Amino acid sequence: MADFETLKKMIIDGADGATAETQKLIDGGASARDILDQALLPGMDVVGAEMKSGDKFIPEVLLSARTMQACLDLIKPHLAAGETMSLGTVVIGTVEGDMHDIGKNLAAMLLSGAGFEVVNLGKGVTPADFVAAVKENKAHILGMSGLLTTTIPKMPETIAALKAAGLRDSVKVIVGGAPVSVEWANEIGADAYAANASLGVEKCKELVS
Ligand code: B1M
Repeated sequence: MADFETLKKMIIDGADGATAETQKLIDGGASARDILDQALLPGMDVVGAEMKSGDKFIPEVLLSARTMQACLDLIKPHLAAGETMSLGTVVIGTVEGDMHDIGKNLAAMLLSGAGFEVVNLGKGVTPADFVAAVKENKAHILGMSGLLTTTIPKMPETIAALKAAGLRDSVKVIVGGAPVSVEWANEIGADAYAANASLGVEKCKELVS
């Protein structure tokens, strides 16, 4: 007999059986919305909290995020017509000249697990490509990651490009990455800074609320 609490725990543990448990819930008549609200999202909330408190490390978080994504893929076709799981669309990428993408991918996975639609542009993304993707996807949030002191100046360049394209008022900007700080975020006119991926999720929820 499948139940929400078991699935929630499987998400927290990144357990292999989570998709089978999700399928059992679907077969038993549970709605996609209930599976999402009573098992998947509360499970990821615990993962985020444990990451923040240092009780979970990055490989464990990645496992939970992958498990969550697989379960989301299963329930998506079962959403009621017109119903969406999305809290909003986030376009995310690592800035131009920068090949570091582990932290950015973690942020993207957690955002997706938390219920955002995520458009992951990859690494080495130019300001023009960020702007085009924000426009094309009608993004609510633009997330930029940068790990090199030499490449983070691409962040204010991208914000300037958003302004030039007339998009700055319609999209919130969040920045992250090891050399990035709240002071830097303020200096360049970003809307938020996140020191880690789980804080990134919290900040993005605040930005769309
Ligand atoms: Co590079 N590298 N690297 N590197 N590398 C660093 C960043 C460095 C600090 C190492 C050092 O010197 N101590 C240093 C940068 C110095 C600086 O500018 N301040 C450095 C350098 C110099 C370089 C090269 C220039 C080396 C060379 O070739 N001479 C070169 C640059 C290549 C390029 O990008 N053009 C280079 C190359 C590489 C590899 C390709 C070998 C590899 C990257 C592989 C990959 O990403 N696919 C690599 C790695 C692995 C590192 C270190 C060791 C680890 C980075 C990492 O993945 N951390 C790094 C040293 C270090 O940080 N200890 C280093 C784990 C990851 C989870 O953390 O990305 O910080 P992080 O993400 C965190 C938060 O920052 C935050 O959330 C995550 C945690 O939850 N976060 C966000 C990140 N983005 C976010 C976005 C958000 C929200 C939160 O919202 C949008």
